[in-house]
Amino acid sequence: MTSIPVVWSPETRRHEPKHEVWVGVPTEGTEVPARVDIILSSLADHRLVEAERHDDTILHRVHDPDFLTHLAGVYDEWLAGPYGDLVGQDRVVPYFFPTPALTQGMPIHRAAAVHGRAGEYCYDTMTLVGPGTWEAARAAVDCALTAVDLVAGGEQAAYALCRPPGHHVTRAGYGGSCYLNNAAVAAEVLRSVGHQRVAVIDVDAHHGNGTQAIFWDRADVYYGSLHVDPGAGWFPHVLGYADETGVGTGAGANHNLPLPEGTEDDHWLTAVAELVDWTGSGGCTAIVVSLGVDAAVDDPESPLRISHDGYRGAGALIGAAGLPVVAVQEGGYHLPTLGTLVEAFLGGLSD
Ligand code: SP5
Ligand code: ZN
Repeated sequence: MTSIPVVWSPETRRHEPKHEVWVGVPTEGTEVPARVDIILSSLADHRLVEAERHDDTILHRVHDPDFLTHLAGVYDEWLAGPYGDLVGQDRVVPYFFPTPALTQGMPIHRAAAVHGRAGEYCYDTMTLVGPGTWEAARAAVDCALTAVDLVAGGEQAAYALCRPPGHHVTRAGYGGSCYLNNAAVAAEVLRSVGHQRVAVIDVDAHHGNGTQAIFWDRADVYYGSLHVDPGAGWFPHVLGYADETGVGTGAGANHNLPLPEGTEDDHWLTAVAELVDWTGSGGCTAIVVSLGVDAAVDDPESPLRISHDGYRGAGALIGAAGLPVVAVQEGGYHLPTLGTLVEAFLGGLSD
């Protein structure tokens, strides 16, 4: 078994979400810095590579420049406001969302108050911005970019220990514990190093609505996802259905496989195999894996019931395609098994 290089950055520990405000209640954060060290310790047999700083060229191709400016600066603006002293809130938490329900297509002014602007690029209340959030998210992008460098340099596969995760981030909107779309960045840079068509295969328990949105009208990046059925009540609620297949030149380049609650290895692996076949017959020459391990049986955030052998099997199916693979960490919240699940997937991939 060859070992897969593991790209990481100490900066990714700097994001401490503290809370997720869910249905109005501040609950304990699930996407915690300890995830980094737990995964690292399970991958001790692999070669560790520290992420190299990359410029913003690819990031600006994936995300809206105004969105990036907002995310990079909003914590300092919040800190300069009275929120800490007034209500004891030291994280950026939106309470007001200028959605079409409010604007009805009318032109709107930029909110003067930071708390009026916090929801401008954010679509939920679970994704708090604190000190170090931007730095960690930006370092996660560097992890993804460095992993692509390794693959472009001849490695068959590389793993990016991205944290915070990214697949819920659209071109100009963050949410779902994600701030910058690491997988989309990886796909975009694989395109720029000569792959005419790139596949993103998303095995996170949740639908990667952000990645789907970014490549919705494009045929040069295929997006395929298996996830717990949003129709059964799960995040991201309004996206992730099987009838979402892309538009324009991207028509047919999006493939969702929503799965019932309680889905186990057999059915899940059949779905993984279907996505691998789909991207292969579409002519993709490189694969980005959005590697969420929250589909695992013990994970508190999803009702899927995938085992370590399931994740190993998914790695094997994707590896058998024989294409260069960049695996990017997404979700996975059961701390006792998080690391060994990633290890199992990478083991299957390299066999
Ligand atoms: C990347 C990723 O896996 N994001 C997950 C986003 C879905 N989160 C939904 C959270 C629903 C409420 N969970 C309660 C958590 C209590 N702390
Ligand atoms: Zn997830």
